[in-house]
Amino acid sequence: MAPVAPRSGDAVFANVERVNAELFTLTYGAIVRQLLTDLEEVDEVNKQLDQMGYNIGIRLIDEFLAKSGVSRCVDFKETAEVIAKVGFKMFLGVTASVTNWDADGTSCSLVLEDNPLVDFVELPDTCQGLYYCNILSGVVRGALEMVSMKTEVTWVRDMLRGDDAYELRVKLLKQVPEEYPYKDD
Ligand code: MYR
Repeated sequence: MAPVAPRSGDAVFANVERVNAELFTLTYGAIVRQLLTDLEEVDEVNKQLDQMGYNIGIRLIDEFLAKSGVSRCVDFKETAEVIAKVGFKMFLGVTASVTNWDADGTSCSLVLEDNPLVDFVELPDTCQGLYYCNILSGVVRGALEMVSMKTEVTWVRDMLRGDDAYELRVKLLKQVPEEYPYKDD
């Protein structure tokens, strides 16, 4: 019998990461399925997913700031880039593009070509109004609120609804400096 070649530490680690990501994706799917069973109304499920995401976002920002080493952004444009390139990478394993800025620099889109949350997902016809990834809009809204930015975050495109990408519209509504957690010293 041929000897089994030992796998390098990197290969084992990559495999563990892949399994973790799949487990996360499947667990999220199970949560959405349970909410659909419990709440029956798709609109209620959308709200609940957004609220769950918000609750995660207001906690996750501490871990993000501690691990990323990101400091205060000069403006909302920089913040959007940080979310897309650092935040999404850290928590979702993919990056997003920042596009479609409005004239005053307070609204933009985060476009995901690749979205690990939807691996293995196919929505039945009964779920037409579902924003399956609504947890993400809540996470972004919650995280930004903790760094003084009140935002409105909505889905503009969704591949599960037949669009060609996932597009989150992020609109800065107002800045609330007193909620900012950093100390300037
Ligand atoms: C600043 O204070 O100006 C920096 C603010 C950076 C905010 C970054 C928020 C990260 C949100 C991560 C979302 C992950 C979604 C999967």
